Amino acid sequence: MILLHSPSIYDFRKEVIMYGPVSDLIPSSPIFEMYPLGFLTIVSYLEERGYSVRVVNLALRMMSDTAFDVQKFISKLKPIAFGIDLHWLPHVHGSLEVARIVKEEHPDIPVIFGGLSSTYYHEELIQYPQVDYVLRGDSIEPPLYKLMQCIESGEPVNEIQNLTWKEDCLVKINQISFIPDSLDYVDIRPDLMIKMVAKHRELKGVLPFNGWWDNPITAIFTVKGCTHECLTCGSSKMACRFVTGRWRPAYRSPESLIKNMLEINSFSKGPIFLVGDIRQAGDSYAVRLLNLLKREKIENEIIFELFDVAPKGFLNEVDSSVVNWSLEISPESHDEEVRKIQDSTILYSNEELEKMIEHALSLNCHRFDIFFMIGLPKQTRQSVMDTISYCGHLLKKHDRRLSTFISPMGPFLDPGSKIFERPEEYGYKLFARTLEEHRQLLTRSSWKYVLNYETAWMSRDELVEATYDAAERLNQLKLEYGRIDKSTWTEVVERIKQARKLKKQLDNYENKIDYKQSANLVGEFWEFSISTICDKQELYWPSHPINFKPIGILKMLLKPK
Ligand code: B12
Ligand code: SF4
Repeated sequence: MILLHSPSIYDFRKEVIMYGPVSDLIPSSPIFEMYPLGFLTIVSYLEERGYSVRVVNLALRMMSDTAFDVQKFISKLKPIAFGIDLHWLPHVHGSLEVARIVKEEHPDIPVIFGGLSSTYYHEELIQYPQVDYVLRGDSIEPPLYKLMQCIESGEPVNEIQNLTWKEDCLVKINQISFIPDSLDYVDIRPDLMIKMVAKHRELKGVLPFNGWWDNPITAIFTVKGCTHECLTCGSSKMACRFVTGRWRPAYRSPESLIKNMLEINSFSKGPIFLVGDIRQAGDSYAVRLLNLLKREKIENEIIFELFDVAPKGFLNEVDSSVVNWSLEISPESHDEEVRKIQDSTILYSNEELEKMIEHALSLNCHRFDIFFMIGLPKQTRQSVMDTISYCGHLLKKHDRRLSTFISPMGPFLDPGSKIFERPEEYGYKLFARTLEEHRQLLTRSSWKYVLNYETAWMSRDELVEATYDAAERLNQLKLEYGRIDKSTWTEVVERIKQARKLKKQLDNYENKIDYKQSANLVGEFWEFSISTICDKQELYWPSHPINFKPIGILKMLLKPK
């Protein structure tokens, strides 16, 4: 099987689009070159059952090599099936185009789609001639294995769980009935990824994002589903019930997490990010995990995500169990009212937040990242600027270990989220609903027109302006409180200035001039969509002189399947 990860927009190398700072707070660039973590569980599950699986990060290969010819590359591949992720909705343009190329080159090789957005839009997605199967749900490894067997043997697929497919031009839909209660049925096997690199002699196609080699952060998922109800989240408690049929979260056992962390530790010194708040599964789960961490003394930086304010006892426990640790939390707004609307299950005040920060920083916490967002219900432009003043307050009060970030919610509101499903009720206006409408939005000239929403409190124009205003002010505060040096400050200032200028140009052009003629602008647009609201480097932990352990890598290469 070959798993292909497409760029968000195909072919971004030729298009003249100002993507905007939609990816400044994640490792990816605006074309979202990071593939889903789920690729790794698919690889493990299928490889352990005899299939050879190759991951090709087409997005990263296209980014790294302007001459990389996707069509030619695809024409040489001959798998039993191609798998393409449409997990994040912003990939709707790229994934459908890559699928079209696959079909053009290999009309007889099936194309399987999967991921959260594929699940939400399965009925529309299957109508595209280049899509043969959609596997729905947040966990699909066993049904995918069965599908591969059926494709190989020619047997009918009508018994396969979670499957949507076409038969004699009719769309057939099986229920999502594979919804595991525990996630321990599959491991993540880094050794298989290392072997994949050796086998295909190709590193770029397997790397998760541009720059990973220098900042080798790895993410480990702890949970699928959530107990929280963030209005804007496509994987909240309610969204999961509606989209993937999951009624309660499923967790990976602490033992499975530790095994995975030890494997990562054996070849990499990079930080390990635990996706999901480990307290969600209950105190005993968190204690079990922390006890295992204490026993294993893993030296990699372990980053814990907090969904709400953690009590002192928990932080003390982390401190006494983990060698190197950091925290991150997303209060979203300084305004407690806005925060309460965004997630009614979270009720913490700024005072409680600050007490927790103080306590964590009095321990050995290496770094505490605080994330805020633009585009929330009841949030005005003034409220965004007040959030930035609050960032200033936090930066002033604490040492360099505390960082604050802000980003716009975008490019799209998540399908399945309460806000997407009932926009008017929450004061939102949607500019796209269907898959095709979103695909078309992605071809607009700038991120202002790509955004699929505006709110009763900020128009699309105001959302964009508020983003640049906030970024400018935060950049200034970071310089003032010693978080960045003068040259980083200057670069961000310059990029914001240019981004504003280009935005104005595009506003003038949008309906009049064929701006796509301006091929010479491609590079410029790209440049002013990366690190405009902060320097991407601020996201990373200091790297080691040598990030990897060659002996560990060698051992993994020699490890039997
Ligand atoms: C961790 C995480 C991230 C990590 C990335 C981790 C990664 N590489 O997967 C970071 C922080 C970088 C991130 C970034 C983004 N994220 Co995010 N992320 C999550 C989070 C919290 C958990 C996802 C997870 O770990 N899943 C577990 C893994 C193992 O499963 P999986 O990857 O989903 O794969 C399974 C299935 O989806 C499916 N599947 C996936 N791909 C394929 C392909 C095929 C062929 C098949 C058959 C099946 C299949 O099978 C897999 C195995 O069972 C979810 C929220 C949540 N609680 O779920 C949001 C979430 C998925 N992200 C979301 C969004 C919007 C984004 C961004 C676009 C935000 C932004 N503007 O920056 C970016 C896009 C990043 C990119 N591609 O470059 C939305 C998606 C909504 C939507 N429908 O589009 C979610 C639901 C919530 C949210 N708003 O954050 N994200
Ligand atoms: S954004 Fe909120 S609802 Fe979504 S996964 Fe995170 S905590 Fe859960």
